[in-house]
Amino acid sequence: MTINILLTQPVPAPIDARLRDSYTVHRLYEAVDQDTFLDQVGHSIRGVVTGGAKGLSNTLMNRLPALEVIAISGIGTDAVDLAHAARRGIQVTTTPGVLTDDVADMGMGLLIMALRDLGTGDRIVREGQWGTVIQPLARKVTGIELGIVGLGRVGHAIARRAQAFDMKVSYTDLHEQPQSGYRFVPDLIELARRSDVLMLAASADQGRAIITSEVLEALGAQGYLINVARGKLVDEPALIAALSNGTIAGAGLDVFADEPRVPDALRSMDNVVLQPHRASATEQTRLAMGEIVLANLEACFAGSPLPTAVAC
Ligand code: 8YV
Repeated sequence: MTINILLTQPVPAPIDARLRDSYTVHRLYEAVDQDTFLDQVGHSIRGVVTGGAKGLSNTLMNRLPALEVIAISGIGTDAVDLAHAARRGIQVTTTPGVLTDDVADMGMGLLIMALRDLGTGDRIVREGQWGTVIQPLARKVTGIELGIVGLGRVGHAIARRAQAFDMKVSYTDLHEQPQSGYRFVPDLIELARRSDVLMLAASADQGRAIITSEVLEALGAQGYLINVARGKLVDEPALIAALSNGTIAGAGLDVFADEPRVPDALRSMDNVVLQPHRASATEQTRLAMGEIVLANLEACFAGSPLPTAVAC
C-alpha cells in the first residue's frame, strides 16, 4: 500500500520527482481550502516534509492521526512543538551540516552589503546617477570587531570567514568553547558594546527575543545588526526604532518576526538590507537537504534508525 506524504512547501524538482517515485504526495501549499483538503487526506498522512521556518503547528499535527515522521528541510526546530510530537510518538528530523556554508555566506554577504552600502551604489549606477549623486563614504569591513551570537556550526563558519577579513571575533553562547580560540563574552549586552557588527546565528528554540532595545543601545550609533537566524530573536519594533533614530547604524536581515510579512518601516529604510529568508537557497544546498529528507523518510518507513533524528 502506498505511503502518503504531505508537503507544506515546494521542494526542488529532482527531490519532488524522487518523492513521487516512492510515495503518494499531497501538497498543502496548493490546496485552495486547506480545511477541506485536510478533511480528505489528513487521516492517511504518515510523513510530513516541511521547512525550518514553516515547521508544523500543533493544530495541523492534530489533524494527522497516522503521522510518524516530520522531516524538516532545514536545521531550525523552533516551529515544531517537539514535546507534543514526542508525546504522539512522532519522530522529527532535520538536515544538519549541509546548509552551514550557505548560511554563513549569506551572513557575510549581508554584512558587506550593509557596511559598504552596495545597494545604494547599485541603484546609482542603474538609475544613471553616477556623476550627479554623491554617495556618502561607506564603512570599512576589514578588521572590524565581530560579535557572533551562537557559536554553533553556522557561528563557526561565520567566524572562519571573518578571520579572512582580519576581523576580531568574539562570541556569546550558553557555554564557553575554549578550543575555538575566539573571545567568549558571556553577557550579550557587553558583547554588543564591544562589537562593530553583531551577527545572530543562534537557535530560537526558546522562542524569546534576545535582541532588545538595551542590546541595540549597547551596539551603538556605529553598530550594525545582521540576522541569519530567526526573526523572533529580535524585538522588531525596538529594532525599527533603533534604526530610525540612529541608535544603531544599520542592519542586514534575512529573517523576520512574521514571515513573509515585513514591516513597511523596514522596507522604506536605506540603512537596511533585506532578503526573503534565502540563506540556504542555493541549488546545491537545497538538493543536499532534499537527499537527507529522503533518507530520513526511507529509514522511517523501513523501520530503521533515522539518520538525523532530533532528540525530543
Ligand atoms: C531553511 C531555515 O532554508 O534551516 C532552517 O531552519 O530556516 C532555512 O535556512 C528553510 O527551512 C528551508 O525551508
